[in-house]
Amino acid sequence: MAENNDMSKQKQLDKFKVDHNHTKLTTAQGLRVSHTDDSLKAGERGPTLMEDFHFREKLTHFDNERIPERVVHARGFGAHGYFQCYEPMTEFTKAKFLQNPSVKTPVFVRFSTVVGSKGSADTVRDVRGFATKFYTEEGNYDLVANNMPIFFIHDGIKFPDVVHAIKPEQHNEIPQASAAHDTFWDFMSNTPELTHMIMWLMSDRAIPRSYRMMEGFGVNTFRFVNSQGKARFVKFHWKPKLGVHSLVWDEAQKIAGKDPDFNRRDLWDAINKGDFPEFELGVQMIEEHQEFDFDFDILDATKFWPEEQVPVQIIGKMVLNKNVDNHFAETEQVAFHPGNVVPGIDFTNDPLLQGRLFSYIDTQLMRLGGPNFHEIPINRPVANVNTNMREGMHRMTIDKGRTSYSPNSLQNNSPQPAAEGEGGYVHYMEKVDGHKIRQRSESFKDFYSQATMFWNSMSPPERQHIVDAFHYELGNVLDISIRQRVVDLFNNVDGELAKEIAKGIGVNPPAQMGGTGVTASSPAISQANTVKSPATRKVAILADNGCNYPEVKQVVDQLKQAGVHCEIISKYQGVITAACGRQIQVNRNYHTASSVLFDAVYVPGGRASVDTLLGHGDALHFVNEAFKHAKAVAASNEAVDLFDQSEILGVRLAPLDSRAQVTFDMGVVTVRNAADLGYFGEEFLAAIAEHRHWIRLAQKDMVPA
Ligand code: HDE
Repeated sequence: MAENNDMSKQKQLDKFKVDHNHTKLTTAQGLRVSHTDDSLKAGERGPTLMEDFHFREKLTHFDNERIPERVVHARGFGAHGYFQCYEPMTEFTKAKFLQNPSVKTPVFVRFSTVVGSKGSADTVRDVRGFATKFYTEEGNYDLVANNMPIFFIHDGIKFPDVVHAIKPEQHNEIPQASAAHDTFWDFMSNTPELTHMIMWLMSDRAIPRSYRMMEGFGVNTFRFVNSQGKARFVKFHWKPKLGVHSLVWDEAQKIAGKDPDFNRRDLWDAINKGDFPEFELGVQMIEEHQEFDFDFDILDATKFWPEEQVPVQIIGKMVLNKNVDNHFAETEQVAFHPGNVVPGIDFTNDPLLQGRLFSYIDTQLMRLGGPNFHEIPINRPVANVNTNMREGMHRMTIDKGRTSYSPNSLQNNSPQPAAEGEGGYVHYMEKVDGHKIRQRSESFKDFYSQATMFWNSMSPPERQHIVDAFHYELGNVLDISIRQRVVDLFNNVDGELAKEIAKGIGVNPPAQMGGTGVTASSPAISQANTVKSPATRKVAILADNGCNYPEVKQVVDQLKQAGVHCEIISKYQGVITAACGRQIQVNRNYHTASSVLFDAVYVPGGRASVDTLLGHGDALHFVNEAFKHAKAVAASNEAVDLFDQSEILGVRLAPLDSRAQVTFDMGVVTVRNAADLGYFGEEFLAAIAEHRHWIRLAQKDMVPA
């Protein structure tokens, strides 16, 4: 094969693409169609005739257009890109795509929610999938990851139970895409191994602001193997260049109604605008002889390896730079499998991983209609494929020759097995010796220590969000005994936490304060310590006729410079006329815009504009809601009057008689009597970069938005 590069996969896909622009309509047989709006009838008002092949074909295809949705991760969104390693990883793995920094390996990524159906909302509380297919010169390598580093259960055999419990209930198929119901918490309260994962699920990680602002974790423990056969345990991480950021729950629920496609639209728009999402690949490695050096079992998927104990080594970068041409053909038909590995990457005895190795191909056989789904364009490797597998549903390849078996002498015993030196995959020769036994390892049975560590690692607002999430989830559980069991279970993690949970859901606090006594924390998992940048954030500018054009222009230009996107929001779409007579294009009206769809809000001055906005409840609500959700809000000159009239209370605003003095308090940026807004813009950018201003804790809770 010619050298692999970032375009190899696109070139392959191009061969399958058809552009129907400027073409004539045909049947699937290539016959031109003269009329498609009426069926062939015996008389204008007569019965439709059986011989209408166009009618039959059109309806038959339509009738069969659906395939089964994924049993989990049904709702997803994909994009193309490339991966490049930073330096040769030869010491640790022989995987070719990790050897040469000048090679760009094409990738396809699919982000997903887990529980909801294909048509459910994006911003539900859930784990997010983050699956990457690397089209390497040695065949496809799939890193099928989630946005949380651990999982609900230890063993693949429990997966149907946990999924049955969390999916809509059996009798009435309610609720959609939510864990907030009796069967899930019933199962949970009887299955303590879930405890740690529930901490993550109740945390802000479960409502990401953007797929571009999530980490990815391979969760399971894999092996790196180098060309000398030396192996190390490895865990994979994706780190977003933009940091890890989340929505707040009230906002997430509102978005689910205002724009159920919020996360997929965000990714689609970002790539179209050239804001290509970037993620760095990191690995944690543990030497084979250190397997038992930790106070958790490194093969237990309900535990993470704290970065402070096992540092994450950053080894490369992925850039997503192309949207799909067709969602069904690419995103729906893509099939990932953690068993798709290349030489240099191997498995471990992690029982969850072993379960996964069975499940993916099994489910895909049904979903994608038989054993040839690897031939669907998005699934094809860029490496050459030579197998003895023939026939089966939807076989595309026309394999030449008489033989389809090995060994053979009629065709030079081809295709021939490749020796290790020729790139043949050889499994790591781990010595395994044990009794057949259906039993959980004792070393997996500490359910609570890392859950406490997680709780210890959270900042105060993160902790509050976790408690609020418990109140929401368990508040929706009708059976009081389940609520009580959950409180009692979480008393094992932290007594204070259990007490706080109990307070909101009408059950008894634990009789005795419990906890593990673990005092350690892992600062790396708190989102308070993440990367902060204003780049790619969205700002709503509320304005009406009579606004101050130079102010709008100066601020917009400054924000644009920092990679921020602005939209003008007004009562009516079309144009507004600024005080100086300039016309400004309105991007959205109050019906199509909402503060929850933006990262920050700016109100420019101009007496007439501000007076009009003061009469618009929608404008005030916009500002109040953004403030409640702890977002950056800014007003210049006359617009500070609007903040005065809003629910922004207990925050310092620029005083009436101040001259061009920028006031920054709790992410609220204001200035009065200023002609030059340069410094104001800088402060606003800093406030946007902060993502949320939790310091407003008491003030935001007062807002009735
Ligand atoms: Fe999956 N998982 N999973 N999973 N998973 C599927 O495969 C399964 C697990 C993950 O965008 C299914 O093709 C079992 C962990 C992602 O197409 C299915 C177990 C992690 C995706 C399946 C797990 C994942 C899937 C459903 C426990 C994070 C979406 C459709 C033993 C590391 C891939 C399909 C896409 C999809 C089984 C646990 C990630 C049923 C049995 C842990 C990102 O095969």
